[in-house]
Amino acid sequence: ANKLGSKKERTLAMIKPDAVTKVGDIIQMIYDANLIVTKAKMTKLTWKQAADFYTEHQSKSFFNNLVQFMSSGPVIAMEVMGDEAVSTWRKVLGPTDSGVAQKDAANSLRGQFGTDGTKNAGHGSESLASAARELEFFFPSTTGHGPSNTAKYSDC
Ligand code: RTP
Ligand code: MG
Repeated sequence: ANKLGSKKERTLAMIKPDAVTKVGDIIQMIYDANLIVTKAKMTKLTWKQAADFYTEHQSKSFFNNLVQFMSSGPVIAMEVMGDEAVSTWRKVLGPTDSGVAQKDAANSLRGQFGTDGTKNAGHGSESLASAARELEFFFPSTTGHGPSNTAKYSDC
């Protein structure tokens, strides 16, 4: 924590396939929560990539549905930074189940844009450790990857 007691963190925020058209509203929610987007990427996950991303859930009954949904269309992955970004972003998301979110946290991202327990509009890392893993998943570090990563902004 710094002098003001705040703790700057980065987290992986993702807009799931059911909510990519809400990107404008969602960026506004990020800004209103006093967080900033520092990286962003739109990509369509393969079944295997989605399964790898959610590997912690591989033994769950909902795993196949989840992976099917997450690979059904493009997602928008973002690095989001700010004070306690991990927990702040999860608070913006609201409860996992969109039905619960609609009742208990109507203004949350899932309360507004989620459909059900699986199609719930957004993802957020649950800890600093998972944030590190998930940021690396979407935004791999460029060190040691050879000449293709040496381009500078000024070269473009
Ligand atoms: P996320 O990881 O996506 O941010 O969501 P979360 O922490 O709130 O929830 P988690 O328990 O990690 O579950 C991951 C995702 O799996 C889907 N799910 N479906 N009963 C079900 O049908 C069910 N339970 C979970 C959701 O998409 C959930 O976000
Ligand atoms: Mg989770």
